[in-house]
Amino acid sequence: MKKVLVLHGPNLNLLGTRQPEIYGHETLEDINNGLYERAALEGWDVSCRQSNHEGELIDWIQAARLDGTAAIIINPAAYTHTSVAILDALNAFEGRVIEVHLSNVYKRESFRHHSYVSLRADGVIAGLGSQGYRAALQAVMSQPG
Ligand code: CA2
Repeated sequence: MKKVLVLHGPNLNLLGTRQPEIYGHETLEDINNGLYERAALEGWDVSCRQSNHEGELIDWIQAARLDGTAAIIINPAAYTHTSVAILDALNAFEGRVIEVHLSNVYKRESFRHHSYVSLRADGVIAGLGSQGYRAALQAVMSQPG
């Protein structure tokens, strides 16, 4: 079964509880459940994980190099704008990488306009809310390699 890893960065565990005007009303569990359902329909194995810790995200990216994961969908949250370490880990991963942001980072503060992860990402989706994750999954499942 083809595998895709979905990674959510720091504070995304708070989705649906605060700042719904920016990040929407869905919880992380709602988003993940939608992805599990869609992946199952197409016979894909999706694994969704969230961490507030940079090193833990890196450990999961490194594990994906070795376990046959075809693609990583990642919302690195604030680490998007700071983490060379996550970029380095993604550079060592050979599958597809899609970067997702719930908000349109380009309409926001200028420090959100730069992404280290975009230097590696094959595709970037921003500003579509939770629909961005579903679009990323659809893209991966229709063109895994
Ligand atoms: O738009 C996105 O998806 C972001 O990756 C979200 C990050 C932000 O630092 C990026 O610039 C853009 C922040 C995630 C914080 O999520 C929260 C959700 C609910 C309540 C509070 C924070």
